[in-house]
Amino acid sequence: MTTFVLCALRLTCRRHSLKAAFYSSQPEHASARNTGKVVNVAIIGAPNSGKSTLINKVTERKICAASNKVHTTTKLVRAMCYQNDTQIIFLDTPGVVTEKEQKKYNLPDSMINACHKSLRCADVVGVVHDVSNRYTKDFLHSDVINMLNILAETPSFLILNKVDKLKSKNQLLTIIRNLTNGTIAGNPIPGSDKNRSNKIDKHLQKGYSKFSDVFLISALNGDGVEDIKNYLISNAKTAGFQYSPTEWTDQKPESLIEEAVRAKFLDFLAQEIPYKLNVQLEYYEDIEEQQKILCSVAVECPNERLSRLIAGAGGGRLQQIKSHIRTDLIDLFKKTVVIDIHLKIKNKNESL
Ligand SMILES: Nc1nc2c(ncn2[C@@H]2O[C@H](COP(=O)(O)OP(=O)(O)O)[C@@H](O)[C@H]2O)c(=O)[nH]1
Ligand SMILES: [Mg+2]
Repeated sequence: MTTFVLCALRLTCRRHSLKAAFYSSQPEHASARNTGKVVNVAIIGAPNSGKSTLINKVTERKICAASNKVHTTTKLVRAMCYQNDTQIIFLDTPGVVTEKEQKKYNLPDSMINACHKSLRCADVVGVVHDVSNRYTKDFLHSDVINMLNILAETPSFLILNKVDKLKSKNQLLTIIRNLTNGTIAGNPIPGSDKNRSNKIDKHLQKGYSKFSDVFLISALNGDGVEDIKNYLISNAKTAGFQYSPTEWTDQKPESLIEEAVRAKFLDFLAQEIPYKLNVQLEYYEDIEEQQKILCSVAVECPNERLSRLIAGAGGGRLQQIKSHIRTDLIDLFKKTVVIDIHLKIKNKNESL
């Protein structure tokens, strides 16, 4: 009962509990010791629910590529942050992907198994759900439920995201009831039918009955994000650090740059066009003494027509995209970034 009262309190207080507490994900502030507390958190959920945005907010770096299109994240990415002696290791996953979608969006094979791989190493699983999507807000994706059922022994929590987009918050309790089958941490939500989750055929269930907590957040503006961080810290266990306090991701800078470029093209271009592009880093240099990164990226287009469309009148659109990419990379590396981005036509020589 105490747990449920706590949950209920959190649900009501969460939106008002943001503090201006200082914390830093910067390695230089982290403890120099190699042991402390560690928590591995897998973040799963439907595409576009805000998984990557949430991780970037907690870690205070744009480590995970995020865009307004589905399937921005194409590989398993770890993003780490530290507070005092606690290391939080996020596993950003590509979301649930069907075979049809894989073909349609030109997604790599590696992406398909990434979700399952991340779940195996997780101490706790966070499910991000977009409450502003009126078509899907009231039920969890069936693949998400399947994954949670496979991992029934791993503690999990539900994150209701994009609360900022809701005009009225009245519907939230109904959404929570649906997504939890009326049960949080083994306790029925007041007003829910106690035996509801037992009565409904397992295949028809809209939610998952074993979430230990529910959070209401806006990953975009940061509302409620601090609560998730504190919750994760309280779930961390004493262990040796898996990554040194100077590391904030397991990705190579080259790959981070390619993903950031890809994400911004997804943001700026319509429909399926950006999925047809191939992003290749051609040059990369980290000039440590100047705190500066120099890089050059080629974006391969399938044909000349598309290349002209992407460049925009007088190359204006490409310049605009480039400027946004630079801003994201500065936020990521916390260094000066000089970047060249040019368009290439696929197989141009061969096709002429
Ligand atoms: N309004 C609003 N938009 C959000 C929020 N969280 C994420 N988004 C947007 O939703 C889109 C998808 O986010 P992303 O993190 O890439 O989703 P992912 O596919 O689950 O990783 C992006 O355009 C984000 O800016 C939120 O809390 N509020
Ligand atoms: Mg993502």
